[in-house]
Amino acid sequence: MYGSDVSGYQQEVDECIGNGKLALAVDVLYRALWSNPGHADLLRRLGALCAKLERWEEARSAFEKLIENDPDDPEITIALVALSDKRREIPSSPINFGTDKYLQFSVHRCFSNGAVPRSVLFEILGDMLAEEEGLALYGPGPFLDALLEHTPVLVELAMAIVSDRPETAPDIGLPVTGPDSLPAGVRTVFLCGTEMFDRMQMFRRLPAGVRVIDAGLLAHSHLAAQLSDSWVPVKPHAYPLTVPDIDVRDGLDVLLVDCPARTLALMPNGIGYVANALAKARLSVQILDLDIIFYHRYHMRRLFDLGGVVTLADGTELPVDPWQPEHHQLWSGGIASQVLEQDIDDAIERIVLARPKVLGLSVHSCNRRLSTRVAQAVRARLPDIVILAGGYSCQNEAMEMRGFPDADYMCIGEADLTVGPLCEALAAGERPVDVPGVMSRFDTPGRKFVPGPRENDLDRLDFPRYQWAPSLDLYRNYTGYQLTPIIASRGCRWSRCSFCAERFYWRIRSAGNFCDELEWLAAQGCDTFMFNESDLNGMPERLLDICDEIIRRGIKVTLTGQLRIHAKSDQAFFDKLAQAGFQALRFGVDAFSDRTLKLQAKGYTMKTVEDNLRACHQAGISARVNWVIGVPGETEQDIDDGVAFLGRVKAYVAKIENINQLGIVNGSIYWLSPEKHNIHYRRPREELYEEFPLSIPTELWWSEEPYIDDKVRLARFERAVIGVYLAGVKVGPFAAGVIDHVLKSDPRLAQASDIDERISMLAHP
Ligand code: B12
Ligand SMILES: C[S@@+](CC[C@H](N)C(=O)[O-])C[C@H]1O[C@@H](n2cnc3c(N)ncnc32)[C@H](O)[C@@H]1O
Ligand code: SF4
Repeated sequence: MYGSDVSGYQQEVDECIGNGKLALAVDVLYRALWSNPGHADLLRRLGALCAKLERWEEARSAFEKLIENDPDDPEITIALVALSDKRREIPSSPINFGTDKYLQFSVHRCFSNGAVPRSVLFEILGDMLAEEEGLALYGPGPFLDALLEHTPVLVELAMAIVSDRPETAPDIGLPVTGPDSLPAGVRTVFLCGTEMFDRMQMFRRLPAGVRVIDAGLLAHSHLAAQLSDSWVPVKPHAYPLTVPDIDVRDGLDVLLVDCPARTLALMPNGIGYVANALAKARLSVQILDLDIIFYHRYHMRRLFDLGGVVTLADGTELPVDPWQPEHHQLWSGGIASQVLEQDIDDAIERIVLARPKVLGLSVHSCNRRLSTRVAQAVRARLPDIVILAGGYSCQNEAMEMRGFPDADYMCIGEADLTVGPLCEALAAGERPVDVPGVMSRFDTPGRKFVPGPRENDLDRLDFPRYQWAPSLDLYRNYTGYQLTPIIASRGCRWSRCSFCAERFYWRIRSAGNFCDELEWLAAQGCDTFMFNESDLNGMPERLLDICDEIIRRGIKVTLTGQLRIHAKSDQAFFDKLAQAGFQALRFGVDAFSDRTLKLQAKGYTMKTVEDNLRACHQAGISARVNWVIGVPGETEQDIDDGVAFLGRVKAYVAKIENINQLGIVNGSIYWLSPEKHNIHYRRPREELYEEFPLSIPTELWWSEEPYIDDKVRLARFERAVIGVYLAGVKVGPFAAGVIDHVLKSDPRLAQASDIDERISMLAHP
């Protein structure tokens, strides 16, 4: 951008550093060096910044370039000595950071793209390795077998095979050792494998003093010129990152597992609370967050092995990050088995070998299939194991155990006070029955469920510290971005909206207790937070107390959350929220005419909606809204009124985040008393509730006065979606997906050659 004008870049670097964005500063320096190769001051800054960020190989390479020009520079010599025992990357396959101008040699691609026959690759690699003294080969498996087949002499030259499970390694005539007990004399370890994630994990298990190499060596061989297709472009990313191994300890009372996919690589907040409850019990417990491990494995594979895109066997290209919330249906639809097949089998194997007494699974709609597969596979081999379920799919007693029928026991809703005593009993071999807050297949038939004790004073619950993670950096996404979930309140104080299932008993923490957690997380490096709750302003005064306390303590953070439209939310209210760090708020406005607001029992009027949105916008906070379409009693006019309103206030509305057709969901007022709302089912209600315990498929119900069935709902929904689109209201990724779908699915529109033509057809039908 600035070409050879280094000062422009330097200023940008200073700004990034001033804002604490060190990784971004590194990117700017790389850009500057692109136009000014070898510039000493840029290299010096790059080396220092990379060292600070523990990007050792990059720091080393910057300092080495400097020392080439001035071999006697004492400062650089000292910096290089300080780096000599630091390691983070495999030197033969260093991971590139920075802009997409950078290329990465992909061992996986080299061995799979056929540019050079595999036999030749193995032969050349074998020849290179035969030159090494004190060599050990890490990782028995097909790669090692092929290597030895093409260079059998390595069996004589190598000193050992390194294996994570030496007891299961095949005997090929070489001693087998674990990575932490290399025989004396081993100087170099070769990593047998093509996937970057696996090699990085192996690399980390080895002691610091040993030299580690991998098939990235081929990039430096005489084959290099023929391997141009093995280089993949690398966009900015967060790797390498320390990701835990899937190790399960022996002798566990409880193993608590979270299967993918939890949205956005978030910290599993609920599991954090369960872990705290279990820590108080006299039990041996391990938390295994498979979601985050698989998240990073997936993205490392995508970035370094597959060139940035993951394609399914049927040719479907997956979105860049399937963990984004708008892709939740990919997971409920079962993509996990397609993209994580081998990884899941490995995890199941580890669990089975460790034989925990209780396997706890946190289940929600996006991981139910995978959790089922894990539960069934583990039980098939460990018939005595107790499967305990909890989590989002186990919130509702009316669903009984249908949210996860493979469970032996299920904690219904919040488990902070129930899970500890339950697991103590289970680990002692007891099979308690009819426990309050818990359902089980051992319960007395016909038992009437009794809710369990629930903590009324949330301050009494320790906040999650995610102690199983090597650091909270584990919960960064593949670009390094981190959104931290935090909870001030639980439940919903209003709890009256007719469509909603989030009508749980409401409580909120004190400002001091909440800020203790916020401060602790900020000290771990978290700076962007999302309130994981339904009704953040259930008690507006308390939210203001929280904001005051954040301001008083000087906690510098960015905050976002969802809250109700509220008559008490005036300009001063939003100004205070902005001062505390709120940058975006999502309002479940959900209806955009006074009539539909009443039908939905939202408890406010359009005047308050407009006042809230304006005040929020004027406070400098991005205001986002949701819309639910198709509630019983709604008319065509309500849709037009909604579109007109949103068009009129579009200056205040940053975007429509969600736009949904009404679903009849278990736990909502519509579900509980459909007859009072003119809702009719196409099959007997009991039969439907049994077959669809979560929500009723749209084609199986309609409402009267006026008549609205699935077709009417869909038509209204599409009209509203296209209406707001044409009115120039911005939309979030969820709503954008819907608009895209509507535009593509209308055969008339599909024939239009471009989007502008489609819009004009819609505007002038
Ligand atoms: C914040 C929130 C979100 C956030 C963050 C989600 C996240 N991954 O953390 C966002 C906006 C991203 C989101 C997205 C979605 N959400 Co949401 N979300 C919520 C909300 C409002 C709060 C959740 C929360 O943090 N609760 C507080 C913590 C402490 O509770 P908890 O995690 O449930 O944990 C407790 C218990 O469940 C239990 N527990 C948890 N795990 C385990 C494990 C064991 C073994 C045991 C014994 C107990 C146990 O003990 C914990 C401590 O008491 C709830 C509604 C609500 N008020 O609860 C809906 C809710 C969880 N979401 C729901 C849904 C449907 C979704 C989406 C699928 C929506 C969509 N269409 O896109 C997506 C995808 C979810 C996903 N893959 O993660 C449903 C879940 C229904 C289901 N059967 O899965 C809920 C219940 C809302 C509803 N409609 O009823 N959501
Ligand atoms: C539960 S609310 C939380 C928002 C906040 N409590 C409020 O009312 O402003 C989250 C959003 O999920 C959507 N939603 C919840 N239940 C739904 C249902 N049964 N059908 C369609 N959308 C639903 C609504 O758009 C709602 O605003
Ligand atoms: S829509 Fe929001 S306010 Fe209404 S009941 Fe649900 S969570 Fe509460």
